[in-house]
Amino acid sequence: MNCNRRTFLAAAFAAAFTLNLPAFAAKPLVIGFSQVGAESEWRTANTVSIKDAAKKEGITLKFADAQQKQESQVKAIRSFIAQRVDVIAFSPVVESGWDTVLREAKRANIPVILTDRAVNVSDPSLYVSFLGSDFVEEGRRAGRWLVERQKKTPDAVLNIVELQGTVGSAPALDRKKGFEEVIAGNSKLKMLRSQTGDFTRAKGKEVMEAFLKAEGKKINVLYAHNDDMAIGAIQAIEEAGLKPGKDILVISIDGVKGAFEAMIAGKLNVTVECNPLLGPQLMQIARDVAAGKPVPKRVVTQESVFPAEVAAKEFPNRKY
Ligand code: GYE
Repeated sequence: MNCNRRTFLAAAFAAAFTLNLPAFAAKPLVIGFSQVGAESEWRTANTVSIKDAAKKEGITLKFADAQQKQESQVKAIRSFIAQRVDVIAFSPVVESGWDTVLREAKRANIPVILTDRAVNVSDPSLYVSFLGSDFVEEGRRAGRWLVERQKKTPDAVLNIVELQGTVGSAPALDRKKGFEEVIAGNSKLKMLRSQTGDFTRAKGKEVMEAFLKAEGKKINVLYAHNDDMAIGAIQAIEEAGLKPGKDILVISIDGVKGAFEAMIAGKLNVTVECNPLLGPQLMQIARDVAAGKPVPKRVVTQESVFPAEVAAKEFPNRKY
């Protein structure tokens, strides 16, 4: 841009500000967001939070649902690049395989914000910020609850089955890791079986049925990487003539309303909170990035643990 043109534009902007001309009003920020899918209550709440926050902030949100497919997310990100959005945000379904498309975004000078789930990339400058929970810690919290619970029956060995989240996803890898870390070396806690239920109720139920068929009454504990799989599994346990929450202790993660209802009904023993309400923070980071302000590389959400004993009291306060 030559000097004259720049002076002209500066003058025009100044005039627009003083006269408040609509033609020069600030353009709304455009964010392209690629969501994992709609696999769980958590995800639904996350989507609502992001859409509501964008609306409230006057931000234009281009929203794409990937139905839990990485190829769809890559396509969505490429289309956001082609549309020249201001900021790209996404919740990566799995951790690996993002280098190429993120390099394309970087070359196009479009900042990328990760929400909820992490990526595994060789160059950390491929994203500007990662907003989400500490999944390893969530796994540890689930494990610690069980270690404490086992102390109530000091002589008993508790056999555990695990329903993992989506294969290769950050929460599945990390929740497994954190839990294992805490129960490692504890001779009273034994992992019998571990398999993916893809974070859905239907798969949670299906895999729990298979676990019950193979192990029957040997199973003392179910650790599910999310509430939806636990809720599906609870149904399988009941259909097998057993009492979830009593015959089989049920531990899960997320803290959605469905989990509180299950706890109040005595069918779920504890849920480790994972907060999906990331919309407002995401919009703030996107605004700051677009304005050239420095943003934190990592923002960890604050969460707690809710055992069944506090479920009825906490239920009215739950927002998702
Ligand atoms: O726990 C699960 C969802 O990535 C934290 O994805 C999220 C997980 C959440 O499907 O319910």
